[in-house]
Amino acid sequence: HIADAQRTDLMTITRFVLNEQSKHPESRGDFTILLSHIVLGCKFVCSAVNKAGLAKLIGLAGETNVQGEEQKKLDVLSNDVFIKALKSSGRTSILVSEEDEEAIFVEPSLRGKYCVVFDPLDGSSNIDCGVSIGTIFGIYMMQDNHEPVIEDVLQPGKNMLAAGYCMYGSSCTLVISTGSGVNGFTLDPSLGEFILTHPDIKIPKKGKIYSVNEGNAKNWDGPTAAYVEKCKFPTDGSSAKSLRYIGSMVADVHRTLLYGGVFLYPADKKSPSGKLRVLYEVFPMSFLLEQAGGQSFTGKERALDLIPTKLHERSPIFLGSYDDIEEIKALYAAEE
Ligand code: AHM
Ligand code: MG
Repeated sequence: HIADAQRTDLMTITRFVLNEQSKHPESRGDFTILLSHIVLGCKFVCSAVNKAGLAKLIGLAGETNVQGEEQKKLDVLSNDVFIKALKSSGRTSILVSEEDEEAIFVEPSLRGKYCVVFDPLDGSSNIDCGVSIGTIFGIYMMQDNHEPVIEDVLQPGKNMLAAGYCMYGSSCTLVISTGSGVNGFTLDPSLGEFILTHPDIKIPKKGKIYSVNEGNAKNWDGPTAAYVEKCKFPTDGSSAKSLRYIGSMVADVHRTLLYGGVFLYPADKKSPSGKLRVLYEVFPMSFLLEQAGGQSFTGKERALDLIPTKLHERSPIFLGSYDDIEEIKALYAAEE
């Protein structure tokens, strides 16, 4: 029976990455090792997030434990976990985390050829009410064996080697691209393994959902306002789009990838560069969207072409189904 055969052919993320890597014999397993350390970080954070609602009872994040030590908040804990996991992989040189002002240069004895940019726990305003949150990451490779410098990570998103996110939701889902399509894995808690559940994700060419914080509408620019108006009151005979907005980028982007439509965090008069960070929010998500057949646009250019000039730079972002983003691009082009 085919369905049974599929059910028992558990494609784990490790086996999957090993397969991919066999196409690049020169990488000698380094990428697989780096990725297995990222996966470990995700599993650890997943288990901490699952217990977060019990924190007050059992003394987890933000509480004082039995030894009288102040327990770490979940976002701080997640950051520490990822930094330790990445350093101990022995495959990284520079780490950039949303939680740390400065880049972390790995000590020489643990250095490797990759640089990782990440947001260890994005959407933290959603933690206390149990709504989905996630980890976002992007991976660059150093070009040669030079002493690591900040320019190694201030690179356009199109230079990323891989990108992904892990969503801590009703299930724990890891979505990743190494530059040849997008694949999604779900953590089987009883096995402790990520199993391929969403092979070769392709975003629908056009979607029926728009996702934006509409509370900022009074400060939007013309094209953003015109686009959202069009979603609600289409004039071309198409039906109006539904609005879905969680306020957790990982969850909003995950839904957009699977169901299609657009996610936008545009510029507004109060924040002319939008809110989301280029290196570890905009780039990884744009990388995934393009790999899934969608597009990502800043209001000026293809998001992955941006050249960041500082670590925590922000950019407006419009990402989603190919045809929907074409419409947004046309509105911005008409304004020029
Ligand atoms: P954070 O890094 O402080 O958690 O903020 C990022 C989050 C994203 O997950 C989400 O897309 C966005 O902020 C929501 O912002 P807003 O509350 O302004 O709609
Ligand atoms: Mg964030």
